[in-house]
Amino acid sequence: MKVRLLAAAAAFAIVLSPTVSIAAAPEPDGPIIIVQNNWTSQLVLSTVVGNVLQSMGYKVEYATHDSQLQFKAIAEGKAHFQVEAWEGSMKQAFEKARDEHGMIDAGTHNAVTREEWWVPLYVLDKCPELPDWKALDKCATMFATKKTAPKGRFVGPPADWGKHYTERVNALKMNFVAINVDTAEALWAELDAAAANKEPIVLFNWTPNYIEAKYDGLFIEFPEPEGDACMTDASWGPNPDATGDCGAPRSGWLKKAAWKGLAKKWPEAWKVLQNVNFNNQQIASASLLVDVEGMSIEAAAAKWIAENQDFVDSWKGQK
Ligand code: TMO
Repeated sequence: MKVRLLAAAAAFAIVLSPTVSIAAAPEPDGPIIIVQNNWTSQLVLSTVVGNVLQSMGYKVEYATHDSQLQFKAIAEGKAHFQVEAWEGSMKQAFEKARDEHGMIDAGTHNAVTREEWWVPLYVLDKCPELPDWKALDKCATMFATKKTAPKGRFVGPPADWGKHYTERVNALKMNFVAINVDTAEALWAELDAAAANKEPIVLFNWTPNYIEAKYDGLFIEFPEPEGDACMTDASWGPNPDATGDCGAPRSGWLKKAAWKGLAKKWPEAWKVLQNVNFNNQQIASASLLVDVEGMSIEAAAAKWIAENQDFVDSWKGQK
């Protein structure tokens, strides 16, 4: 095994870094621990990056982490990197770990992201002034369930993607109750069931995601946050007495996060992580392979790599 690892690392050095001596190449000893979360594109794309590192001779392991707690775990070296950190749901946790615990911001993807309340397009037949949040609020009873009536139900995400929807409902004085589901699959089951009967539903959704290939729909337009003011300054926004009276950013970032020791311990892996840069289509297609085509995470990762081979190869050996 050791010999194979060395051979792979040496071959890698010869092909990609002709000026670096072979003696400088072997660094694997590990494993490199890659964070995984509970939504499909993250599972597929973290596996894609893991496979690339394995092809370079690294030993890779995956560890499941809560999407809020993961950044501190990365800062402490309990895991070594994360490839999909989303601004809408993770900005505060990401920045706190970076600023207070030394987690490394490993760069921003080209992808532009959004995580927000969302309605399938047919809901506009019954509530035509959507997607404005005030229009949604006027239509609230249409979204009521036995449990929430006469208020509407917002089908909220698994709690680790953000627990603040009750706070938002209260801050905006909306006639809604936020009820979180436990898994992404439960979100899609709610959507499929509602859509089959064209029943009104408003649920958490995000982009890039496979959903846009399956259902037309719209994100609800909430007051757009400006910096951190909505979360820190009560006077900002429609409710002068409350923080949290805003939506998520409409054009959010997508970042990578790394343990501060990564660059020194595994410099070639660190180069790869820095070079990893997904666009919207690449992320949506990763989730589509699993959520629509029914592939396993591993099979989807292999297919994704095959379909993007030159792109994946371009991550190695530069920077
Ligand atoms: C955290 N997520 C991308 C599923 O909104």
